[in-house]
Amino acid sequence: MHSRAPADVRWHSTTMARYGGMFGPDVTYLGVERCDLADTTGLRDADAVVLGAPYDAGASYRAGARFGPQAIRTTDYLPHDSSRPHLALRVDPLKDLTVVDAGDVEMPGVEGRQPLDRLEAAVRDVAEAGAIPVVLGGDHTITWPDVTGVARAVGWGRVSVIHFDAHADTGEFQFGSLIGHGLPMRRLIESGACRGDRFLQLGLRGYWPEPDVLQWMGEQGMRSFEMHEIGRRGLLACLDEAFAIATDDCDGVFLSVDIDVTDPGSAPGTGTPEPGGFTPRELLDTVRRIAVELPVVGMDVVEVSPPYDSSEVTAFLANRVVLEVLSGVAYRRAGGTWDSVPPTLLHGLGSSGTAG
Ligand SMILES: [Mn+2]
Repeated sequence: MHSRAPADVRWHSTTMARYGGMFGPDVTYLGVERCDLADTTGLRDADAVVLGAPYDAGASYRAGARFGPQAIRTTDYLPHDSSRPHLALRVDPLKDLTVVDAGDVEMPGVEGRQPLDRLEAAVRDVAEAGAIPVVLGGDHTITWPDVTGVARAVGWGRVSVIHFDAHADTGEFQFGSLIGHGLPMRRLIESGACRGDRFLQLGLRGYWPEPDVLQWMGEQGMRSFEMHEIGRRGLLACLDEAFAIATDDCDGVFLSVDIDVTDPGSAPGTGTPEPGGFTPRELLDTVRRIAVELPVVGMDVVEVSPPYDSSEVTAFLANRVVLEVLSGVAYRRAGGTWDSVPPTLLHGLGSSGTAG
């Protein structure tokens, strides 16, 4: 037997996505229109395509992220009417953009690489159509196929990554395997899908990884902002530095948000909680600014584990992370900049003495 070349994974990706959830009800993200990945015309008309990645076979500790996609799609107190007017930016991301939902990619955890290859093919289809894949995880293993699929479409090594996480996810092996939620960033840099020196991490803390892994990260030229540095220099200074690196000789930015970057007091429903993280407001403000200021070509939100959630707060936050990014994209496409965001809620709207 000869081994197969891994250059193109489509050879065994026969079934990929289907409408609705792999485990849950047949619904779309906040009621947006459905999308069939086989409908290339529909894909080309879309600005962003939601994909569910109900996969938690890569979890090293608590599982349950397979239920993340449906929780992120549905956890909101407003009607699922495909409209969300953003107060600060005055855009409606679900109306101003064409956002559609292609359902979940079926990702059986017993099949080794196959579920990841299916996801990669789906993400690639979306990115090749010129739309932004918005992938709802799932554990963080999925960022390996997510960024790989985008890089195949946008350019190999041409996409920078901004990665929010308590953990570096740059391990070499996890329980002896090359697949796991502690490893995807290493796999991406090893393959050349993205450059180590265009890989930005924010929010790291705690007691992992080991020194030899940090050594490897340093050798790749990664820039990892540990919470100590963010606290000491301030988040905004760190963001300015990260943005400059992310836009230097790259064609797009992939945004990967591990919800555990947030302090577990505000996001308890996750697989590997690490105290001492971002506040929800810091996370939402930051991803909104990224989408306004940088050319986002793909995103994922991962590690939401509803069985461990409390009052659905983690799912609410993840739902908002998606909305903030889409709102920022809509604002940017309308010509907005971070400095042009209205300073107050009703700025320019009332009868303040000038005719209008
Ligand atoms: Mn992670």
